[in-house]
Amino acid sequence: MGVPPPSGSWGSVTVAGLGVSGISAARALAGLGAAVTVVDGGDGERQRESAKALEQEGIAVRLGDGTTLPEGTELVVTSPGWKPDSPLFAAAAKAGVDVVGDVEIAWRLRGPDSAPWLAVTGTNGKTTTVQMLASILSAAGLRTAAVGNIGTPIIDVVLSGEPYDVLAVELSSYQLHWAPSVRAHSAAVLNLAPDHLDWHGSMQAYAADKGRIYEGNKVACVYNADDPATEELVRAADVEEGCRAIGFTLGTPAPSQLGVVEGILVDRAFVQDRYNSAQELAEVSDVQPPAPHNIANALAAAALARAFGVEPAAVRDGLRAFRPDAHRIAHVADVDGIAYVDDSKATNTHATEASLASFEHIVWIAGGLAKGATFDDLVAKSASRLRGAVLIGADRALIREALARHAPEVPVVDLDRTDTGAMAAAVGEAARLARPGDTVLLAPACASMDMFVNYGKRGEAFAEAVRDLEAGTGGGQEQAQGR
Ligand code: UMA
Repeated sequence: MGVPPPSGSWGSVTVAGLGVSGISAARALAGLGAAVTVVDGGDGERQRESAKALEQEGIAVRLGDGTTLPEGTELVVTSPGWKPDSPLFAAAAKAGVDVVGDVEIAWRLRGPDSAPWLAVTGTNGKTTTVQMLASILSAAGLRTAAVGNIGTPIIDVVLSGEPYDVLAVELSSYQLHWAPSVRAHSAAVLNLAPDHLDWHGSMQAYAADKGRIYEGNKVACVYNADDPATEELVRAADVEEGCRAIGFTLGTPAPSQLGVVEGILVDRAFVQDRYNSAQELAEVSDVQPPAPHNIANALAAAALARAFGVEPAAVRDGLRAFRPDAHRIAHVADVDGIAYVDDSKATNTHATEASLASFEHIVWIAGGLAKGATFDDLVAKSASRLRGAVLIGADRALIREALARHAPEVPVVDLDRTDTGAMAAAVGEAARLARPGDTVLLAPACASMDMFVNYGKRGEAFAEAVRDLEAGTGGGQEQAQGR
């Protein structure tokens, strides 16, 4: 059952989705001799362009119909974004055809000498952690790459022929759902909070998919000792004999944990005598930015690297060399004594909570696609820091209602526009609400796709609006409705 070995006949494979992972899977499978058809529900300019390129390589593409299973399909390889209840998969189940993801294919295509995987998941921080991990592994002189949900399709790397020593793999809950046989050398779940519930159907289903990352781990299951739900996932996992549970904490570490003591990141897990000694790894100031959630990311990356045998000095050097992504609590500019900070990457309430906790007086720009989230908890916890709020995007009413319930005294501007100038208007409104010493923070708690191509574009629009404000040319306020 399932996917035949690379040397075997692949038969007819349907690839669901003509995005980053679908294109990679289609090319790889066609290269291995499969008869590939790619299907995509969309039929836009982007899909047509990609379709043209694949068709020239002999790969069939069907656009505008993501529900009908092509005749003769023997295996469906799905892109991560496709929901498990998609009609295409119901048709596959009816026809007795397996559905797996591109990560599963990558795993099954590995040769006996393929690089082991150090895998990372979690609601927030996984991209940063994987980048930190890759930086540490490189500092140790290991040949590595940061792959997976971060944007580099893992099939491409596995088939590249490059002699990697180890891969730093970011896995989303979607990818884990479709990758039942992946067995990492070691893996980490950074944190667990409600996200993507519309995709998974429930918090339990979401947690179960995240927990799959620990299945069959060989050396270490790294969990967040400050987030007990992650430790529960370790307990539920079936791992290889001798695999250890390693915690990380922002407090003083117990034996078998990494943690922080007087501004130093220390290891009490991978040391000779963990009951009586600790190994210094790096200073808190070696981590950029040294915000609490980011120290936790650094500890998780360090734990995975140490599980792979990396020396303490390389952990320090790798963390020092690491520079955070744009749009992750990035300071854009100070204008008239007000700081403007871009955390467009905060696409859910959990990330936004960490963001709002990083500043004292905030004018908060939020809104977009809520993905089934509720905002009461977030607003209740952050209300005392809010000078004001400016709401944008499709689901802004949900945040407005939470503000009315838990922070009725906070002034709110509700921006009813989605055109390209909407972010400039939002920044202008925020500037009017802010006082010197405050921070205007773009931390939307929502996905961006109702107004922007992705969170990166949303952050760029914010930064551009701030620069216009600085130059004295920004701040449109048409159609804003104050409360
Ligand atoms: N499509 C359909 N029907 C559907 C769903 C999608 O036809 O029901 C089509 C779309 O029209 C589109 C294609 O499928 O053409 C897109 O597939 P996809 O959404 O799986 O996206 P990819 O371009 O293949 O990118 C995916 C990841 N996207 C998602 O998980 C939504 C990328 O993560 C990842 O970088 C890439 O594979 C390489 O591994 C992005 C992401 O947002 C960054 N991830 C989520 C997150 O981090 O929160 C999980």
